[in-house]
Amino acid sequence: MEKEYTLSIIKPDAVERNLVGKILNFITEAGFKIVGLKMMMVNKYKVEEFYAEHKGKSFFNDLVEYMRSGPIVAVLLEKENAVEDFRKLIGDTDPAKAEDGTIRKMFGISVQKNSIHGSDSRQSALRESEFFFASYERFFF
Ligand code: IDP
Ligand code: MG
Repeated sequence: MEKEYTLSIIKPDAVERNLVGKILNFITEAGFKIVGLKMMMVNKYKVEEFYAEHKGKSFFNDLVEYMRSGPIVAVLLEKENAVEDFRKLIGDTDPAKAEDGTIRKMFGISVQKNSIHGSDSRQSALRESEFFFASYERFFF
């Protein structure tokens, strides 16, 4: 079994509704191990860098405002096949289209306020982990 890593963010809408504990429990029950955890507020420049691939899109400015509207929780997760399995666990970007039992279906409010982020590839996972966590905050065993 090869260990793989993915980066998640519990987004402002979910932190605001006090769902951090519930969501983390759901994630660990699904077999993921928490190997990095941090609550913070990020500034405009930090969010713009994180979502650089979406720069210029119609929803970009609103997305940046939303992601800096309140605290977020960054979570580094370990599991076999972590990236793909976690995307399945969170469901479609649009909570209305997400399958039953997925985090976005259960907790998401709208396409923008969809409660959670998950890396879309191993390469993104590595970039995003280094983006939020220093090496001494990443616990790979
Ligand atoms: P993903 O989070 O499922 O990977 P992306 O297309 O990478 O989806 O978009 C990043 C984030 O931007 C989404 O999770 C959501 O918060 C927001 N977003 C994406 N598309 C839209 C849209 O059409 N309207 C409003 N917000 C959007
Ligand atoms: Mg994405």
